[in-house]
Amino acid sequence: MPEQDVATNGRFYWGSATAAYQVEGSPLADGAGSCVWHEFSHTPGTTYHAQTGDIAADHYHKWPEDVELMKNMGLNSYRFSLRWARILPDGTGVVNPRGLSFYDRLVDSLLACGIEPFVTLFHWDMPSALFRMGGWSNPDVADWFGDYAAVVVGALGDRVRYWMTLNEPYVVSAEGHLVGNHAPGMRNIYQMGHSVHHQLRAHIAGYRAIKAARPGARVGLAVHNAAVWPGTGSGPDIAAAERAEGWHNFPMFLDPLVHGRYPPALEPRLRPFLPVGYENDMPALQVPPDFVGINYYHGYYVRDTSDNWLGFVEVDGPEAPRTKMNWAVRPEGLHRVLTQVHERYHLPAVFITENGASYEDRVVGGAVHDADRTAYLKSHIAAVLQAKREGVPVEGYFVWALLDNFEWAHGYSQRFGIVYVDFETQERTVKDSGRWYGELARAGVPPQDQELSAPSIGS
Ligand code: GBH
Repeated sequence: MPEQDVATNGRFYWGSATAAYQVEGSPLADGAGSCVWHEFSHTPGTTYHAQTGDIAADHYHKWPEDVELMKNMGLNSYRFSLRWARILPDGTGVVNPRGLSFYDRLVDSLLACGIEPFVTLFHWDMPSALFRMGGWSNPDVADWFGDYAAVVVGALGDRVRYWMTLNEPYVVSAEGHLVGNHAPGMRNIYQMGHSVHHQLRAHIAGYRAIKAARPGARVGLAVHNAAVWPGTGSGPDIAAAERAEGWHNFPMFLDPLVHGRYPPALEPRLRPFLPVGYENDMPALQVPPDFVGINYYHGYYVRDTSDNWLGFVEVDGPEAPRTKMNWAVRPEGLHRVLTQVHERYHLPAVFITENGASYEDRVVGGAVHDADRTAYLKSHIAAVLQAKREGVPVEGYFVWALLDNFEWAHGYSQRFGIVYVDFETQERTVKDSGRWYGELARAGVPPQDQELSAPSIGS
């Protein structure tokens, strides 16, 4: 594969990703305020074995070692999130300089190592003080978020060029406000609908605050995706798949930002639960992001049903290997999602902001032989590069995750890292997949490897 195929302006970002609550630990240290995940995980019955992010991977203290690991692996970028309540303990108002200084030092250290920081403002850790005032259901959340964005861009904007406002707003709405398996544990379809709309308004407020301070910054958001195929070629099943895609994938958030409306396949079912008068906000929401971040893990098949709100049900598709999360490994789905997002919006840039897999890992003689994870990464990166060759403007790829970490309600039972973390000792061990990925990143182009170019990617 010729080098110019892969490099964009001489550079393709090969990185890894984390999120604050999942890796940092020390949630209340140095004046930080509480967040909903801290409270939720300390509530009985919410997480696997009552595990919490109190220590996590102790990134709050071990970050210099973690930056060194990335540098030695050869990664040229790192996607991480800021914890809102470290910086603004009450969510708004008084800034906590010690919280800000943690991220300030991290950014300096990354840049000194030649690692480009990709900063997410919100990866699910809503400050508890704001949750008390209604959190994502309170329309004021857009102003709160805009003020927070202004504070962080003021502090880091001289060095950070890539920003993501929100991570997977779908999961916040669906799992945090409708299903309740994620913080803040709400099970209320109206709160779900309001949180969709107010997250969009907050995104815009954040986007504008960052652009006002740093017009040259590139600002986007990371969205949840799973490839969805209709279980049969019937009209109702195809329509069901469109609803599933509208809800689960980029359309619920990107249709408003790019086309100024909710996805037509979804809007009739969503409308009753959106804030009254939401239509009036749509023109102000129509501001296409500078890039979209695609998070992708798995794919599934659906059929039409009248048994539930959205009218789709998952059915068996073709056999596929499964990860420890029981997610079907379908790399062709990542190619499908990238192609769809490009055809629907023609945004200037696309990043794969998360992709990876959880498997049962063991340290044997100081190594972790995770061949299944390496195979997962190879096949998905091949799908990404194929989409890129076909014209999707992909500029970077981030493995989820740099480190084994607190996998939300699954606690520490699911390991997604390319670096193994012994949660007793906090010792790090680069897995075989991390070594392989580091070689790829250092070369800048995929090795001329049969396995990498082998999978044939359908649509
Ligand atoms: C992403 O979420 C997140 O951005 C990241 O923080 C997370 O660690 C990573 O992926 C891996 O999950 O199995 O029924 O309990 C992906 C969205 C969130 C969807 C958790 C599945 C659990 C449902 N996922 N959710 S269940």
